[in-house]
Amino acid sequence: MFSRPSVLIFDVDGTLADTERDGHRVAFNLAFRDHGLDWDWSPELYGQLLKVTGGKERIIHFLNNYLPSFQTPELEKFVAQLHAAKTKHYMALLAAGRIPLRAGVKRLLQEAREAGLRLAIATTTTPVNVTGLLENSLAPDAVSWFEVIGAGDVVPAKKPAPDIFHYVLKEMNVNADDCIVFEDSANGLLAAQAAGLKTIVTISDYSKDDNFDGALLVVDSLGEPEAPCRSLSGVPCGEPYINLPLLHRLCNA
Ligand code: XBP
Ligand code: MG
Repeated sequence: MFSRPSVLIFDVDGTLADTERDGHRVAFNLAFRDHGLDWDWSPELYGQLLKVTGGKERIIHFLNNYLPSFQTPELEKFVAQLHAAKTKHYMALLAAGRIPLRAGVKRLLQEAREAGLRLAIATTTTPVNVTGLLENSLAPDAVSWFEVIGAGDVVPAKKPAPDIFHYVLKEMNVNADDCIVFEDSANGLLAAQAAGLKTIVTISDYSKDDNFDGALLVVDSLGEPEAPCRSLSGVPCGEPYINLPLLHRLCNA
């Protein structure tokens, strides 16, 4: 059996689950309403705002580009409070089971665990959002499946900066060559590539038109035996769905 990859690193939003349109976006709008703001992020507008990673950074980007006349004393504190309210609403959506995992995610994670591969997460989202998704949508003990969960403000710069991937590699004490990353967006791919990491992209509804040049493989999902994945990058999968033999071949090609 090949030794590589020995580590699988997963992005969260758009990769483990389609969390954005019916999750984060809804939570942002509920928080705006709670604060008496008439802001309404439509699915279309949110798709534009998603180019900025990080919820707090996204709110500031929205103000600077769509509401430049908006004034409030202590803007940073205001944004932090608004974002904390949004996170509470998002956690409630997770607890209500409203955000299921994408196809193939649970299957591949279980295959990897059974084969003794190490697992990690590298995400821009807030840490509680990760534990909330894992516990509510994967398994009650799923947080323990991941040796390192690199999330949110644990690093100074968010994707497309490579910081979060450097953090995970350092905490895992592993070389990039021993890993494969799973991402859904151009920002995520750029961040992983900048950290020297091979990346498989599973496109999401918001990222389907992104530029994925340099990805090892671009597919519509990780696939399941009864729902094969479709290669979108011209490189044939060679397998009906993303599985360990394929990852070994890709990593040792
Ligand atoms: C996606 C993001 C996050 C989420 C919102 O993260 O950019 O900011 O959209 O979560 P990734 P927060 O694809 O890297 O998982 O509001 O907690 O930032
Ligand atoms: Mg993502």
